[in-house]
Amino acid sequence: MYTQAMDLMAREAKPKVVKSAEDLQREEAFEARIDAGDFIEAKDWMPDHYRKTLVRQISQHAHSEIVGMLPEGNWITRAPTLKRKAILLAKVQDEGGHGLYLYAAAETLGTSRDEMTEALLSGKAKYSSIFNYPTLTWADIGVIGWLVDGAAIMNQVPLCRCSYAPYARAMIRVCREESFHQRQGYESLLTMMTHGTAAQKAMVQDAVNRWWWPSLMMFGPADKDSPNSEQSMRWGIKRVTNDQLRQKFVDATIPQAEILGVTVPDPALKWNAARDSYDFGEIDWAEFWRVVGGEGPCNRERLAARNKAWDDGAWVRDAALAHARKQAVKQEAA
Ligand code: BYC
Repeated sequence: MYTQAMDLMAREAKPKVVKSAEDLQREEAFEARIDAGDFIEAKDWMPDHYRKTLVRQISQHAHSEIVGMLPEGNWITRAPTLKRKAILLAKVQDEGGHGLYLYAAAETLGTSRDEMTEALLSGKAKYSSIFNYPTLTWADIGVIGWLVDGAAIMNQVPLCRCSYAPYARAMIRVCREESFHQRQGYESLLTMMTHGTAAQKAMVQDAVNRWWWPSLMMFGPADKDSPNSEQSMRWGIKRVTNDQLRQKFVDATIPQAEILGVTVPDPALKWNAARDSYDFGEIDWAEFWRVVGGEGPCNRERLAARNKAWDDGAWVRDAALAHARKQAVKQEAA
């Protein structure tokens, strides 16, 4: 089956690991540092599971950035004005840059770029479900900026305080750029909603209808169904839970929707004065897991595009290696 994540190995019974007294001591010291709010650097001792969790999350995040370039890249040649085209080009380039910072952060944990690339291209690795939906109209580009980047910022600002320092440092720059991405999307939608024709306004509403629920899915499964959250919260990798972030996102976004003059496709959405928050409807988790499992509308297309880019780039890698070899020979001779 063609799937993003067949992680059956993890579910198999693992052999019991016996820890030495020295390891137990190191683990205790590590936990004490985490409890004290210390940041962990690449050269510091860390438990295996902490390292693996970080490699998993950071590499998935990097893949999401790289795959995230595809739905938007689809509109670069069709942007309606030169200004919009320049903004979109800059944004898509930023996403590529984010992928690179994140791959570099993951490499500090001892994994190689080649391993991560192989996992993405073979379909073994996960990346965010959101990028498996198609961008059908120009309004989708504005809505991605507003909702998808908005959700990304909500999720990523707490990661600037992640206990693993190289990831936290990368996230500071990523978040600054995401903030521009979110604002350009909102501004583009505001322009369409205030100066656009009735057809353009309808196009924005249609895009919101299609992207709303997938955006809420970006935060991951409900806390009760999130196998990684508890440990990641305890280690300060995640600082806020999936459900808490999703709620914050809804609360921040609905007033923006009202200013735009669009509605979200959720009949259950209702202000709850007692909670000082919006109540909202149930996410279609069956759809979420289908998309995560490789059966979303564009999963195959996205992986095929990444594989094609890798194959098409073979001559660049070959040329760079040949150049490096030549330089090494020259240096040796000098
Ligand atoms: N899509 O135990 P859980 C961007 C997986 S980039 C696919 O809650 P965790 C942008 C999860 O990996 C957006 N899979 O996991 C880029 C886990 O599977 P494994 C990406 C998902 O890690 C370009 C399983 O479900 N952002 O915004 O504690 C242009 C159980 O979940 C999803 C990041 O990567 C999903 N939506 O929490 C524009 C941020 N959700 O690994 C925008 C960093 C969950 O056990 N990552 N899964 O097989 C995180 O904050 C966390 O990893 C998550 C999930 C909140 C995503």
